[in-house]
Amino acid sequence: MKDCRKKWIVVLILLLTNFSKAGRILFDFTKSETAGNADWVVDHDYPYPLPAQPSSPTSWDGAISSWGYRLYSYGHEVATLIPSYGITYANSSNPFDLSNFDVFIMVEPQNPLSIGEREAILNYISNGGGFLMIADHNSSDRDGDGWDSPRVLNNAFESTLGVHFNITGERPNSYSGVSTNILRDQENLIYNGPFGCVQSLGFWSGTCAVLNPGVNPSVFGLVWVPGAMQDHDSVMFFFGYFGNGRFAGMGDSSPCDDGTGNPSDNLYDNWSMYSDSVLILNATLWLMEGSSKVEEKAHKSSFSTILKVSEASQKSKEGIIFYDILGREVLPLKEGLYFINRSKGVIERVIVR
Ligand SMILES: [Ca+2]
Ligand SMILES: [Ca+2]
Ligand SMILES: [Ca+2]
Repeated sequence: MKDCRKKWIVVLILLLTNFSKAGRILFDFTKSETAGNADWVVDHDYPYPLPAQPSSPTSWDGAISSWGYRLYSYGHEVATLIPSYGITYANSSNPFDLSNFDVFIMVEPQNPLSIGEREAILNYISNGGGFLMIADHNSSDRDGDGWDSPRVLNNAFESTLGVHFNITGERPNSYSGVSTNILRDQENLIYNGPFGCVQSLGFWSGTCAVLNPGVNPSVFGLVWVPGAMQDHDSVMFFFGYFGNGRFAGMGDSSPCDDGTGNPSDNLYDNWSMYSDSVLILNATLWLMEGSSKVEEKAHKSSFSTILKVSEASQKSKEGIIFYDILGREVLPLKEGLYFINRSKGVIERVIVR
């Protein structure tokens, strides 16, 4: 009995240790990221990809599933933000509020952000969040609303983060090629990070960024097009700080593409080309290492209570209401992922199995 208890304590400590290192990563899907020939989602089940325990990069079926799977395999949690939750910050009634996540990622947003969404993201970063913004080449308006991702991101963030993506008449705005023109700083955890050292970056029709240190003195280039000076122009990959948080990004969505996703899209496995996945994964983890304040908060909410069906049914009889992801009350309870509303508006995730 005593041995058994000891064993449980060890298991619990291991679990807690594991949780304390885990991050939560939220991929945006509120801006038509699958429009046209794009499939920039981890999976086509939302907000949590299914199966809950994938066994390979193709267990999830979006074109950026390999990215999600690598994060998952390192113990991190991956979720997709759908329009019914929306982009908010410090809104405790939204279980997918940015304050619950370590990193927020937008891959080729197709529609402009509202003022409220822009403010939410900037507040999130300045309070310690990590933001990864990825654009595509000039004139890549996939859903015909007059907005391509360079314009969407410029409109939202250029005046605060100090990053401008090249658009019509600005060169290079549709670069294809491989660059080894990299800031080779061994101390830089995006260049030389947990997933390895970045040797080269491939672009397939991507735009480049111009950095404006007059707007934000804490924005830096990491990769430039071949032959460019390592300064503020022709930047393929950049990183920076804003308030207590961090951001990074690049002007091409193609490096994220793992070649498998919606069968009606033409996808290519660029993820495993050059150092593209190394760079993207290192950057994701670097963004995760932002303010400890946000991390602590996020980790608390990364816990899911796990209940047996009988235990959940008992709680339900005692008056606790179980909601599904669309906010509908669920009765009778069966296996699945639910949310319960604890006192003081704290929403808790519950897995019933
Ligand atoms: Ca668009
Ligand atoms: Ca591209
Ligand atoms: Ca895939």
